[in-house]
Amino acid sequence: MDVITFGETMVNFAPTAAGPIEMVPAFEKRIAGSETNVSIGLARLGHRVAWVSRLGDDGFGRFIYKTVRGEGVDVSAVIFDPEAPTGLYFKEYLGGGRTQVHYYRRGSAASRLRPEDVDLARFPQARFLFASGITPALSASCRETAERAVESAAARGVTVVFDPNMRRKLWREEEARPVLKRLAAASHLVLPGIDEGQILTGSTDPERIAEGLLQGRTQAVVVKLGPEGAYYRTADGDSGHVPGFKVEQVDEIGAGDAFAAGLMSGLLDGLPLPEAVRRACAMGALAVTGVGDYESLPYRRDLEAFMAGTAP
Ligand code: KDG
Repeated sequence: MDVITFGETMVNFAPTAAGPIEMVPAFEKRIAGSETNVSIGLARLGHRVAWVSRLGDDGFGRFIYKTVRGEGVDVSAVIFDPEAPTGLYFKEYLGGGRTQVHYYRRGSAASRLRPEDVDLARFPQARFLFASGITPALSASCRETAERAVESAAARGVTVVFDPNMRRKLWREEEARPVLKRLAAASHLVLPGIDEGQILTGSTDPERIAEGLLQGRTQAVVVKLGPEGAYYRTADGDSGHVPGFKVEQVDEIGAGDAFAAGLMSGLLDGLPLPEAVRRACAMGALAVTGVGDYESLPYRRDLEAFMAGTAP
């Protein structure tokens, strides 16, 4: 394995039309979860990636399992939990590419994830562990799982990539801040957006955010700036702005996950950080061009053509 991820994936019910949820006639069944979005992004680019989680022992769980496995992601450590259901989430399209989410996930199987479920010894060749700030918001055992996985990866020499992924529908800022700060400082690479940067450092300025997060184990911070690209800074003092790619936004959700996949893909391919960030920006841009959290993620040839400006 190149990369290990862990966290909740839900069945995503995506409306077939834009507008208030009470007026929408039907929903399509898809899957969504930050860590499977990242995993699928990496797998489509040809990397070896494993996703660890709990699913309900139900049809929704089997649907997620088969979809993720079908994308070429290793699901051998996924547990089917007979005592809790698979989480669900409904989207509402507000127009202009903006989306609102409605969760039905409290008490889900994935919220029962516990530290021993994420056993890194199963994947001795992993180079990266991807952790998201969603997992610690799900339950006390999920919080412990995230903290233990990050520590155990660092102890094994695995590079930890952390996306704070603040989800206001899951927890309040005051509760999230100390937990996310701890996980950020325990990770080697931190990927905040401006909003998360503000929660963690009090600033909305990318340079200040990056400076503020270069603490503890953190070697590099890459601040995501949406269509404007990204700003990076390393503990060695390198920094720079990488411009974004212009696309028409259809569904904004999943861009950050695609960004993380692009960044790790670039680093796995041995690219220097600024070039890996450019790949991350391209992935983030492509992710928002279609409906669904992962569906528009590119295969390697498509990504290369998009970055070279030769895509059809
Ligand atoms: O980053 C996209 C995710 O937020 C989405 O796929 C659903 O994992 C999800 C969550 O918890 O919000």
